[in-house]
Amino acid sequence: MELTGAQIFVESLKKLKVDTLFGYPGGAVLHIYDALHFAEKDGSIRHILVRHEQGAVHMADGYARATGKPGYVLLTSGPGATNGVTGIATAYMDSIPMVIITGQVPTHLIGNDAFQEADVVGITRPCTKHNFLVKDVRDLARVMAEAQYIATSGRPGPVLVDIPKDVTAHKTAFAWPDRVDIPSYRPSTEGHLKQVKKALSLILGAKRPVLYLGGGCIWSNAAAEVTGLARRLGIPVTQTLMGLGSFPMSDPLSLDMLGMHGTYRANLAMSNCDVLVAIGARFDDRVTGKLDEFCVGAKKIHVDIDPASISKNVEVDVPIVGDARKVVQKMLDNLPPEPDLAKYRRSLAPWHAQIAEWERQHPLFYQDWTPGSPGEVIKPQWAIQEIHRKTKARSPVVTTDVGQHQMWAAQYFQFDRPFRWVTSGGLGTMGFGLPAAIGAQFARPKDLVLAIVGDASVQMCIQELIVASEHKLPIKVFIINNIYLGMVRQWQEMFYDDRYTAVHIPLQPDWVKLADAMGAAGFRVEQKSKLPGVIDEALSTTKPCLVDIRVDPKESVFPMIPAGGSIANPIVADEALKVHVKDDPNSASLS
Ligand SMILES: Cc1ncc(C[n+]2csc(CCOP(=O)(O)OP(=O)(O)O)c2C)c(N)n1
Repeated sequence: MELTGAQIFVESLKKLKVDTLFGYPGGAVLHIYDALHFAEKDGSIRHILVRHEQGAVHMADGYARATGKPGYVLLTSGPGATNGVTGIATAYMDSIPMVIITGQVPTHLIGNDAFQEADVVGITRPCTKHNFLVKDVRDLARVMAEAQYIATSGRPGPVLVDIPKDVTAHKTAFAWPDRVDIPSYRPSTEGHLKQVKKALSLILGAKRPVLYLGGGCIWSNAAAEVTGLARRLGIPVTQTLMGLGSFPMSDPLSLDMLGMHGTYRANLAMSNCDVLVAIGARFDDRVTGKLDEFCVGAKKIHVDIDPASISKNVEVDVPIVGDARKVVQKMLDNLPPEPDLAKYRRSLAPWHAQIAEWERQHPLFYQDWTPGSPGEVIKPQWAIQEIHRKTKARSPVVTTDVGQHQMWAAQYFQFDRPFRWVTSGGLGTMGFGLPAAIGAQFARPKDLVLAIVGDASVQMCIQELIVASEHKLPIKVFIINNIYLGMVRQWQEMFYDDRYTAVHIPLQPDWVKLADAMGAAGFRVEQKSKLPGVIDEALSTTKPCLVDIRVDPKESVFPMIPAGGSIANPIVADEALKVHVKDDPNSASLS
């Protein structure tokens, strides 16, 4: 029997086991929406109607990051597709598996400046792993199969499929490919045994080794393997913003996050190590700081599925192209016997002692009071610690926006498991947190999903709150409200002599009323002593919640390595405070 392109699209989704599609309709995708009508009726596919296409892509992204499964998005041509571009670029920068289907004007009108025409394949070429324009309905099923395969294999990433409207109306037999075979795309996953042995012999000869784990450890499901490797060798572990949760941060071997706002001990350990083992990490500029001074004395091993990312920013000594889980398993299989490992672990005692000394000198620190203000001021770091303390037993999924609150969440919210931390690292996209939380809650209906967001960022996709209400999603959105574009304010304070420009936003929506208007529960808290009770109340509410937490407006994120600075010289809180905190009696005043 012949099916239309639109029906083939829907049948393909079923074959691919897609249960949720985030989208927004329009003229170019009307045939597809008509075919979806039947799939929704029989319960095979759930379509989530968002309020802005950027929200759809971030929701699919949150769905993917909370599960490891690819997220799916359906958008119309022209403005529908261009509204999605920020979300697509966000997913691309963080290597998130996603398939975006966009409608296109009919094939005979392409290039004609037709109504709602945009060159979506051209626009998204630099921010997708791959994209397709389907010109013949006979290609559609194969392209859908290939799109998912490309999005989820090798280094994951978003793949876009642009389908002209006439193709969705044309008919052909539905022929689903048995397997996907793309001769020009064969990611190598195994990792060369000779290289693995070379790496092990470097590690076993090291006196000051460090494991540096990135998002690749999450996406290859390598958490158990890397944790096993670290523990058997007794090597300290630091994780990137994208890697958080691939190794338990509560483990004594954890140095926590490294990089621009990483811990002092993590950055000092990186600077002073003699063997660096990078797994599924890409040596990005927020991690390396000044390249000439990055880990200069260390031999470097780099395990990565993407050969293009090896020796891209930093020249390495032992490259291993392969899937992190498979390569680390090979390392585990080739470790020496336990008595030798015990001896090796003992030999690292001076290194651990040095790291402990760095931690003693400069632990994560904030002053839990503000000079000249009463004791009721809420420090943002404390608020995040309090949210963590009250929710950690439920191992929540935590999404964020971008800014200071994001860095404090990374620093103070301990992640012990993968697929719990959902944040825009590479692109740094404000507005990500709320829709990503909605996507995560759709994916994990029984789990606790929290969004820790900024008062500026959350305004960028706030329209999606009503989607949470419509679907009765009990997400908890905590606004760390400092009435500033806080991270930009911090840079103006530190690097532009306090000349604050375009960062103050004292006039804000009444968040409690806004939550109410959107069918959610709203709370506001301005006093420290009230915060624990409000968190409890929000957690016990079945509605989506928006909690406006008024925090100290002038708090800054430390440690900090200024852009392009050396990771050997972080600015630490206790020293910075001596210079930057002024005894201003109004500094804690709230708008
Ligand atoms: C879409 C977008 N525009 C601009 C920026 C630049 N930027 C980074 S952080 C930030 C301020 C964020 O303020 P807020 O959401 O209140 O978070 P805070 O830093 O105060 O915690 C800005 C403007 C960005 N990251 N993303």
